[in-house]
Amino acid sequence: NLTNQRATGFATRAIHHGYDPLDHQGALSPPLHLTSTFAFPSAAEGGRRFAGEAPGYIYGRIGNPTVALLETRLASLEGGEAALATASGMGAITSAIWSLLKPGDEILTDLTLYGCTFAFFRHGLAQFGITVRHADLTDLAAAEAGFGPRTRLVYFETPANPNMRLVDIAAIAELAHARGALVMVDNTYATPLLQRPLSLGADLVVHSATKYLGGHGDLLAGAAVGRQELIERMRLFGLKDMTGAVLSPFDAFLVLRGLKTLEVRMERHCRSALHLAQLLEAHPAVAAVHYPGLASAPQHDLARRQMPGGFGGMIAFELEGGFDAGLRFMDALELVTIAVSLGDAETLVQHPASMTHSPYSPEERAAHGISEGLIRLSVGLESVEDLEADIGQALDRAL
Ligand code: HCS
Repeated sequence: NLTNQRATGFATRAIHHGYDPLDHQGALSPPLHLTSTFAFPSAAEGGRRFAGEAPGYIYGRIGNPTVALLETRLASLEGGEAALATASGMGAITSAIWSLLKPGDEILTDLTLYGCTFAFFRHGLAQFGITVRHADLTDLAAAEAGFGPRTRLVYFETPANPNMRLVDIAAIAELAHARGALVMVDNTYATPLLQRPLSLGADLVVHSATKYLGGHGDLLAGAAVGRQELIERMRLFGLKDMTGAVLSPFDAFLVLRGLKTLEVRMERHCRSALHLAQLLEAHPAVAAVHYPGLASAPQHDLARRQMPGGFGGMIAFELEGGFDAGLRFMDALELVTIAVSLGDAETLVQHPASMTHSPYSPEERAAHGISEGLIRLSVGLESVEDLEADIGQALDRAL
């Protein structure tokens, strides 16, 4: 396949990598293999496949050609050897962590995590004898002090959901590797177009592909990308035996379709988000804006270094009037939709303390840098002047 051999551009790989129509009766769009199991040509061959002695598909929980195409494409985009697709972002995180850690091990993680990741760490892992330590990974001295003799994994999001904190991937990877720990980064907010953690030293990247990778708010999916050996361990242990969080072929097909426009969508998300972040920053109702692309952002230099492709479509902000003003603002919006999730064509707004980050207690939110009045905006693909008008009028009503 000439396209695959020669093409190295991101958008080209997002559209073509791993697929040649001429191998599929000329079908331009990759076939959707809706099947739960695969016929063996003989009993002996079935046995060989189960024993890992012969290639070929066995059963949908272990592999499917449509899902495999998505995996090879995601591996290419993240610059990893292999990828594992899962039924949701949480499916990727849990399948990875159940594969890598055992009772007695410790995981070191940042203060801020998505609410259900936090809950899995605090309540899920803790029940099985894995210790979770939180440290401020934006401060290298604090990060260093967070390592213990049993730290096997360092896990973080950058930018973090919901407050947009950035963690220096290369610096944390250096600390972790010197102590024999692996590094896993949730790259959902940035996507591989904007930031490639594996190239900065991370061992594994996880995604909620429900968000920008799918891009249209019509599916749930997740993925992990990294070295072949780690990914195979996750596939044949974490996913197959522990979680069973398998991606459906139909959703894999939809993510493949979404990936074809990832680059053009992200360019628009980034451009509109910067414009709206500047608008928010200048409005008297707004007390603070968290967007790494703003020249005033405290971590702007790190963002420029680590996110060469752009600063993304997510903004967090706080209103002078706190929580009550936030409710007034959200209820006054006419075009922007109140909903969790992100990375869709539609602009979405939500209140982390009562929605995505409600698994934290109020005390935990305070200790983990998530303020009660914070509002999260996922900037969509609408005409930016319409977003500006809607957000502007709602801010005026929140004054
Ligand atoms: N992970 C999604 C779903 C939240 S419940 C989000 O919006 O952060």
